[in-house]
Amino acid sequence: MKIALITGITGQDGAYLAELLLSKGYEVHGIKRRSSLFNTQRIDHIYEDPHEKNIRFKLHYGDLSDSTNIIRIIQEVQPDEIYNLGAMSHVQVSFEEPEYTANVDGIGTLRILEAVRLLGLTKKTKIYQASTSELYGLVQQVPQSETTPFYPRSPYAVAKLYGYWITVNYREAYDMFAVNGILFNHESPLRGETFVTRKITRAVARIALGLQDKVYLGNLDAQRDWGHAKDFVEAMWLILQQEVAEDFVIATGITTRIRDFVRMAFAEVGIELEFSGEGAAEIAKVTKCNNPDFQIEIGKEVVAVDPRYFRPTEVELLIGDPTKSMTKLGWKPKYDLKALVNDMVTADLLLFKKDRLLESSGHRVPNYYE
Ligand code: NDP
Ligand code: GDR
Repeated sequence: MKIALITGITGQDGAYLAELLLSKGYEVHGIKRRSSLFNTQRIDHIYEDPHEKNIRFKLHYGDLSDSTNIIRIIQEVQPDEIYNLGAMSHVQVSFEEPEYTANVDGIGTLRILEAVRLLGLTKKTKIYQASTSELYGLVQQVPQSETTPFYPRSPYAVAKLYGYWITVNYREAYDMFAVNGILFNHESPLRGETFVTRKITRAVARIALGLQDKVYLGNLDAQRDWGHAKDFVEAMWLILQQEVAEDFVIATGITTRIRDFVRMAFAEVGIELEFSGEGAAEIAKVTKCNNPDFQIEIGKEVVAVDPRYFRPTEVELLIGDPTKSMTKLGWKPKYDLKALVNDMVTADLLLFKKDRLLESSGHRVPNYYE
């Protein structure tokens, strides 16, 4: 039985990857952070009681900022594969927490690599580093491939740049199987609530159900190459199954503006929008509602721009070239953008119908506007 260790197992990708590896017969270990509240909602369905015998899913307390902890866990687990997914992953927040982000996303990667080296596991343990399309930053050329130069545009991306290069360096210096997956944006119903897609699909569900009036967004002109996280974790696994250690871009090759994602998400509940105004004055109003289940007034303003969501430096255009991963890994996404949006909106409608029920029976339902 292969043994995998996942950092960031409580996050979106960690949850889908853990599920995938369990289905492939792996013993899966994950590192979770101590939190004052339970933080395992995304993996509760695969949790196994540690008091039982022969369990294949085990969690360890830990943090990427603590090298002694990382060394101890790797020594104990003796993994065949490490997936380093743990990170402060929010680009805008990284402008507010730059040093922490550098420590966890940059030096955290070094801590994993160095632990494997110090423990003499360089021939046994393969390492996957969660690199990102944010490395490309300021547009140099599109579509972006494995050979496109990097120009990071946030403390997050700069920290990830260190993670990328230290992974390449350990591969070359110590002949380790250490590789980067340069993944473009990938989303799902498990996506963190403050990333733009999930913020939009939650708002669509809440607005349709009468729980929220409008959603405030930032730059509606940015373009992203969005895929489904379920497809993307499959690529992570494939990257580690190769004979040769190489870096791969994982993307769909199709880019879409934030504004069009908004339109598509509202269309999923039968609401049509018209956008007007420019920059910080842009808004969207309802022009049609084709769904009798949702009572929404025609002309209602449901989207507005709030400059607080503008970033000091922005990444305007991402569009990946997945040729190498499609040919060498045989990877092909199953979800297109329409199916992704449908999956997310359907899940959020279900989630917030529960809130509406609570509200109608007198319980206070919090507003989630962020
Ligand atoms: P999430 O934000 O959903 O998950 C991040 C995970 O990292 C969580 O489990 C979080 O724990 C954990 N974490 C945060 N800080 C630390 C720390 N100091 N020590 C240990 N663990 C920590 O991210 P995603 O699942 O979306 O992304 C996974 C990885 O892939 C990240 O590294 C991200 O930067 C990268 N990436 C993501 C892309 C995407 O579009 N999703 C695209 C390209 C790269 P907790 O639950 O306690 O907060
Ligand atoms: P990103 O994702 O920065 O690409 O990083 P995010 O969804 O946060 O932003 C995408 C684009 O949408 C614009 N935007 C907004 N973003 C947020 N969060 N909130 C808003 O209200 C809003 N309005 C417009 C942003 O300006 C941006 O242009 C994600 C993360 O998962 C990273 O960890 C990962 O490395 C990259 O994707 C690839």
